[in-house]
Amino acid sequence: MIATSSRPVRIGSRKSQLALVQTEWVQAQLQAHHRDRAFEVVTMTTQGDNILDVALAKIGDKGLFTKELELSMLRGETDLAVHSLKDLPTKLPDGLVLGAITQREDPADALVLSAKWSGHTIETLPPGTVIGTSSLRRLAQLRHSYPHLTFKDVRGNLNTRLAKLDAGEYDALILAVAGLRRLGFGDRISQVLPATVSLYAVGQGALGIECRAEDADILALVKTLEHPETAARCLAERAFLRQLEGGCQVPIGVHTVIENGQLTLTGLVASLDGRRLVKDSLTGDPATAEDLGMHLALKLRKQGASEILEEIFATARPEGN
Ligand code: DPM
Repeated sequence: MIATSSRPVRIGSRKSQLALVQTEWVQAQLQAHHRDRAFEVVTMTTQGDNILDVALAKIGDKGLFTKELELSMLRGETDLAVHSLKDLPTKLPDGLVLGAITQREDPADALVLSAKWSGHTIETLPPGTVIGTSSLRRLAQLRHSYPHLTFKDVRGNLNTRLAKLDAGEYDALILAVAGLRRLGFGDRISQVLPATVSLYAVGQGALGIECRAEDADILALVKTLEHPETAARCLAERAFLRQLEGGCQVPIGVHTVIENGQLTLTGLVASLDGRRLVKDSLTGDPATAEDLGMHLALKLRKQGASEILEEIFATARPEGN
């Protein structure tokens, strides 16, 4: 073993409880793999943390939760950043790369019911039941299958949202299984929503580690945390989203599996009212995951996804996006 006197590796993180749990997990993994190095966490506040009262879809700006972390790396103040992969834009700033994608938690969405609806599922909730979500993806898919339910925006971190549910502001919330489990709220999950009800967000449940493209030392360190199967799935999902994206949040969902060495990607684009929904799948070699994602996006465009997206971008623009 080579003795090294190199300075500590600085890991950038948001300050939220979920971000810190995720970053500390990455820090522990890195430490276990590289005993001769020191790793320290540097926390910072992002734009998204400061705007907690506005619906995410209305802010629409990409990189809301990642920009400050990226600038800090570009200035050389930190060496890597840990993100929920689904919050990381599909196009990274010049000079930065996705160094590793870690093993995924269950990527599915979860239904969290208030106590008074205990025993119910999304299928059995009566008309007018108030569901809290700010995700256009969740909204469009649930409106499609359950038009009798009522949807209401909810922002804030996980604890705040659960407190609002418990205070009676909502009958139920839709949240990512991964975030709930990581914060120890797994027992609040009433139902894990199957793919037939909700396709998950691109990258949901995985962590993305971003670093400087030229920093061979850090790149080699973080690569030890890469989970190849998760990486292939998420690269296909991100290529799919990159091909479709315009510049604001859109109702796009995915589902991926690797079976018998083959990667199957299912993708969906829905209108905001949930009335129109274009969905299809493609199977291919995980080694060409990004091609698969791009081809599926083009396939959906031919089936009507382009019209749906144009409509969404046209309505989003007057709001400043
Ligand atoms: C993004 C969305 C949401 C987050 C949109 C979406 C949920 C917004 C909301 C891009 N980022 O999913 O369609 O419900 O108001 C976020 C969560 C996690 C990462 C929380 C959640 C934890 C799960 C993970 C917020 N980002 O989705 O419940 O690691 O994937």
